[in-house]
Amino acid sequence: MNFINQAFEEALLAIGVSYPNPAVGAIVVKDGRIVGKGHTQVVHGPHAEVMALRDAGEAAKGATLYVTLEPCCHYGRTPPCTSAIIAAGIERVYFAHRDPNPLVFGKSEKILAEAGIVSTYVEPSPEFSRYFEAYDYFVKTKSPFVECKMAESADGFIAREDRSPVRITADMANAWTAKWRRMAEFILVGGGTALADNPHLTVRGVSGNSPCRAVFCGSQVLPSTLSLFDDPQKKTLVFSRNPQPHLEGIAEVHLLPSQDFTENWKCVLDTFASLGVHRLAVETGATLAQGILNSGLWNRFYILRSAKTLGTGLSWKTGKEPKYQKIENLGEDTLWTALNPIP
Ligand code: AOF
Ligand code: ZN
Repeated sequence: MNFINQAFEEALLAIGVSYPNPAVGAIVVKDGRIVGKGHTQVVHGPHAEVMALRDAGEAAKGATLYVTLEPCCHYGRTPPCTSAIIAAGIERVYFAHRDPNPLVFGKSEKILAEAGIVSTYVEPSPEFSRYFEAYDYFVKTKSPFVECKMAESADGFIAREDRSPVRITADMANAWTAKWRRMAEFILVGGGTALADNPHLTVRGVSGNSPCRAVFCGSQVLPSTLSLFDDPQKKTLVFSRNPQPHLEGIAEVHLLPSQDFTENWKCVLDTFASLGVHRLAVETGATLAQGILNSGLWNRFYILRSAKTLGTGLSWKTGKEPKYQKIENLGEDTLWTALNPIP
């Protein structure tokens, strides 16, 4: 793996931890060897570069820094990373993305150049470069980038009629799902899915963090024993039309104001926006998929379509369907992608 992608591996550890700050990773390389690494800490904490430089210590002198985002050059909640880079004696900087923050955009190259440090853009893998589309979108719109995903059988069913467990997609699609989940700060399911499948929504089999979890209920009441509530360190958000007092202490319940799906969905997105969540992953069932598609308030819609048929089951196609622009093979399954051309 090249060094910038290794810096992204570090950045993965900040996703779901550093927001509203972007999740950034940095590595310090000397004589072809990694001598320091770090990622963005919780807000008010040090940035990725500072963590990596601290980790490298004296070895940073004369070394090269690979960082996934252009280093900051302003006093925010923390001092400028450009100053830390110069003070540490770094000779060369490679970065994978310009920071859309107007306080930073394009400025650090000049500041580093004045100190005799050349900094150059370097391209990461397509999977990793996708990370910043959500950050850029958030900086521009102050809203989370909403990605929905669902799996359906070759004959268009998403579950058995009685909701009993059934595996729709195969191994490659499941690995894709894990990599998709690790790029989002939050993952959300509908109350129906939470009750029927009791999902964990964790990242398994690949590096990176599991996203924080959220449930969008209609009038459903969720038992406190659900797997979604198994991490007291990271309280699951529950959006609900009922107060659900039995969840106090294990979840954060947000009351939904309306009978109307779109009104409620706006309220959910406003909550994530105010938390500084850049990417929201939504694993939709039929109700949530239709509600979100009707609201128009989504950015990307993925369907994992299995080669297998179920013969009979639950269908989600009762209204609007997204227009798919791309179809890719994922082993025996296919991935269908639709982008919503909203701002
Ligand atoms: C970096 N490295 O790891 C991150 C950066 O208020 P502060 O001081 O924490 O600065 C936040 C801003 O810094 C944030 O809005 C974004 O422009 C940039 N994030 N920059 O050099 C990092 N997370
Ligand atoms: Zn910084």
